Amino acid sequence: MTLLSGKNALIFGVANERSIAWGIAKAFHAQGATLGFSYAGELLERRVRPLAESLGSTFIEPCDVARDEDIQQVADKASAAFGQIDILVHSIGYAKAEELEGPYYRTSRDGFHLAMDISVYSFTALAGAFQPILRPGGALLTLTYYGAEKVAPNYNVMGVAKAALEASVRYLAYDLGPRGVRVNAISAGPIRTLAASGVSGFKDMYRHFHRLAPLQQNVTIDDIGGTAVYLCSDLSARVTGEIIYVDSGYNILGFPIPPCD
Ligand code: NAD
Ligand code: 0WE
Repeated sequence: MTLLSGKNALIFGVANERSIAWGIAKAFHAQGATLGFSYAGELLERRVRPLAESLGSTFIEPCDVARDEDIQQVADKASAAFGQIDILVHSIGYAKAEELEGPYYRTSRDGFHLAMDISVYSFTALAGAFQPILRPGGALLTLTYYGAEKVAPNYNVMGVAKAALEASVRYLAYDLGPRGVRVNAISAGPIRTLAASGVSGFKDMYRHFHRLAPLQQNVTIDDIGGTAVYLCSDLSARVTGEIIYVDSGYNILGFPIPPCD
């Protein structure tokens, strides 16, 4: 017996083998889950399909979360393929690159809407579309970052979006609680993924992180996978609406300077 045997898990947000969603998929597979994948667009299929197939998955469907019809279509296909779903992982975030530098007050109306649509509303939209096929005892999981709570220079509109995402976790946990579905988020420390590459603000932060965090180590996608297994398995029954930190302890610091020894 493994922790997720007999459970169907749908994973949104694999772009490549460095994606946090991929770390979660590997950990779920190791615990016996049956996996389905969704990817953002045609360009990514070439990357995602072989990864998904390497974990024995045959459900691999496109879904641009900016489009209601795409979301409804994966929900319908998941219903036909799996019947019911036990786990849904949302590992998606996006803002225009130009919004992730300079002062936050330069955020454009358009850039604000786009970041909120892709990074926040999509989780709520998925929860709504999948609600009819979520099995009682099931779990929804999303990924957030400490910039939701405290200022992370240049994270800007994404910080505001993550704050709204964390609030969404609590409202969804309230809504779905009576149906026996739990909703939680993992707040991950900085990891070098596609979404983090080419962002200058990220590089500076990443360089210092492992010296400042209590555990003195960078966070890996496999670390996130471990906590995701806990949050999506019956080990965390009665845990809902929570933001769980997987950040080498960084968030507990009031004054991040390197420890003395
Ligand atoms: P990633 O680039 O591997 O994953 C981001 C995913 O979002 C990609 O698969 C991309 O295709 C998808 N996406 C973007 N727009 C989409 C759309 N319109 N429709 C469907 N999918 C779309 O990077 P990642 O770091 O693994 O990011 C995953 C999540 O983790 C994000 O929510 C991110 O904010 C969060 N996070 C990342 C870090 C980090 O340091 N990398 C830290 C904390 C939280
Ligand atoms: O959530 C994230 C990544 C968010 C992200 C990154 C990009 C880069 C490329 C969203 N959209 C885009 N759009 C692009 O065009 N993280 C937690 C990682 C991250 O990103 C930062 C960080 C950290 C940490 C950006 C600036 C400062 C710190």
